[in-house]
Amino acid sequence: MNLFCRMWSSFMLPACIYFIIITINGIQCRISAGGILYPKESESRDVRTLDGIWNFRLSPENDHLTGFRERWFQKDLSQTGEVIPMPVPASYNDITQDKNIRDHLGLVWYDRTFFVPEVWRQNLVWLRFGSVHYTAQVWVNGHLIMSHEIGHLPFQADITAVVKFGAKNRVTVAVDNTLHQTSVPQGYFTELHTHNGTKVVQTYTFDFFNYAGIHRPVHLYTTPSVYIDDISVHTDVRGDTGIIKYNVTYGGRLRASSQGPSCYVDLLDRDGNYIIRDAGSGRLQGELEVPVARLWWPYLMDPEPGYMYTLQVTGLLPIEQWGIEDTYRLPVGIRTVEWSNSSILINGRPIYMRGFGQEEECELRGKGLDYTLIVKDHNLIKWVGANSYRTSHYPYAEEIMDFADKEGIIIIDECPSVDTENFSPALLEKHKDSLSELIRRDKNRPSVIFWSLANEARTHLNGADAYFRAVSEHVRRLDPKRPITMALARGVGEDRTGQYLDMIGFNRYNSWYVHAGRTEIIRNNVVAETSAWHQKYNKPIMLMEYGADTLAGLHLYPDYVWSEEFQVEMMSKHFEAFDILRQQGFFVGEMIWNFADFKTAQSTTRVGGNKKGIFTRNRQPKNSAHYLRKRYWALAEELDNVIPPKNMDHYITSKTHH
Ligand code: GCB
Repeated sequence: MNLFCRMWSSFMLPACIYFIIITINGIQCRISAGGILYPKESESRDVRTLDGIWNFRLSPENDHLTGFRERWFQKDLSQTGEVIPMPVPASYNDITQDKNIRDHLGLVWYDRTFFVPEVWRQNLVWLRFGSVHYTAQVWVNGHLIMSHEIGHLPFQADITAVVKFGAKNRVTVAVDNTLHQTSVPQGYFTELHTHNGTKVVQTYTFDFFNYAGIHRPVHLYTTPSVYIDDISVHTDVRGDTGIIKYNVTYGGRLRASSQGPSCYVDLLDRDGNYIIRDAGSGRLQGELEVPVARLWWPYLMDPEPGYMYTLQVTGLLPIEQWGIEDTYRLPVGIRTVEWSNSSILINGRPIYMRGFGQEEECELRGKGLDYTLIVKDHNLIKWVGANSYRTSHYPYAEEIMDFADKEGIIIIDECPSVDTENFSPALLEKHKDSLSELIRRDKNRPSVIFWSLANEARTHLNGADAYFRAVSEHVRRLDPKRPITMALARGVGEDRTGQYLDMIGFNRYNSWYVHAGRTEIIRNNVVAETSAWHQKYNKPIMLMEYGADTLAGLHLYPDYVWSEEFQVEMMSKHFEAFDILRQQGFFVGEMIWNFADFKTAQSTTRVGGNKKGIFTRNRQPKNSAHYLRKRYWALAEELDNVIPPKNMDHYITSKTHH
């Protein structure tokens, strides 16, 4: 599919949201390019979900543009041919018994109908998608209202002009999962010669299944016609006073003569008590001082981690003009982040990250949001005594991030760039866009301590230097207050990009991809390489990935690759190395690959997917999970002064059990 998008932005009024007008296949549409606040109910806003069972059909494999030519978006999808039921949110790949759906390349179509209540007439009506992978075009009642490229990130549009009251509305979505050299992440194509002729299939180098579909919740929501478009906060601490700097922007059509909107802000504590009232005397920017502030702390660094206040922003719109108010409540954690060439500090205390690389996926639903999974995963993270994870290799759902904020989990927030190569200006722009959208979405989250620019980019190649300098400058412009990192994988000597980072993360599979089975190399290699990274760049260093595929239930002793015994032995040798490195003062974290087993593209090196999880894909512990739990709690005891749970060891004799 060729989307030829011409973009320009037009500012409606200073301090107002701006819109991007895009022309797709000759049709103009307007999408919001302002804030992307999560839809929340309030006195002035209503929210409805469009999640549920949608109609679904594939484009014919040999003619992807049929749906556009035949204008499928102008009628019910069921009138265009056979449709099947498809859950939203979910990836469509594993829902049916049909291999053609699992492995489909190109366009698929979804639609559903909905009604809106009469009382919404006074408002703007918005349609918001939490994430659609990879490219989406959305029509409401046959009008193209938005398009978005890059999965894992939300997008929305004001659909007031096309929504019908007192009649059925229809939303149609065309989703294209095709990845190419200038998509983020990149993908490639291979031609297969089959008995039915030549077939083009997608290939990719990243190691997770290219799940596609409407992955996250779809919301309809309302705002007043002039509304709070975005809120940005930055926090600081002076003595025992917490500082919250806020900046509010408006969207909507204000009359030029207007004296402009204003707002007041209240701050509420975790229990809903007012701490500060009517601050800021109407200004859209201001600074709140919170006496004896409760700080946001990571899990196990404080008896009450993840403490969040609520910033209640009420927009006041000039009474002679509209006489309306808009209220939005934003959770805020007060904390500081600082970094040096050897450490990362939260609230002035150095942190040591003990955590995971993760994947956002599970059986059946693929990358579809699943509240059960979110709660289970965070229970497991806390059970193990971990304090951090990396959203490898793309932004995770806002609902997951909300949980990390509240539980006090340190997040390395990664954009969807994986194995980046073939550097080009077009790719660079896309890569920067993915980070702009990520930062726009997650900038207020206390759990987000780092921005990760990419995973395992080919940082030894010509062009990598200029490319990542540009990417890192872009991120620093957008957010100078958080450190930047990246998961590097090339050798220390050949890397050209570490200079642009504040913390070096590297991925290395000693005794797996490097000398399989040879656990005796681990300690030396890990210590030597980590020290070399520090020597080259003089930055804090962490091991972002190490691990071994492990088939749950396979036992081989002495330890042998793929067995549970091997995974534990491999970890044990890494732990020895980490403890040597911890003495050297610049080693700031260890993250095992992976939290749980996950699905990948088909390959001879993957048995039903990647099996490096310490939990199985349905979240049952391998032996390694119990072992990791002992280490992470021992680290918590040593570094955070907490008492580990009592149920770590089983009874043996009265002498060993206390
Ligand atoms: C890596 C990648 C990760 C893979 C892992 C592996 O370096 O970052 O996406 O899954 O190795 O298991 O090969």
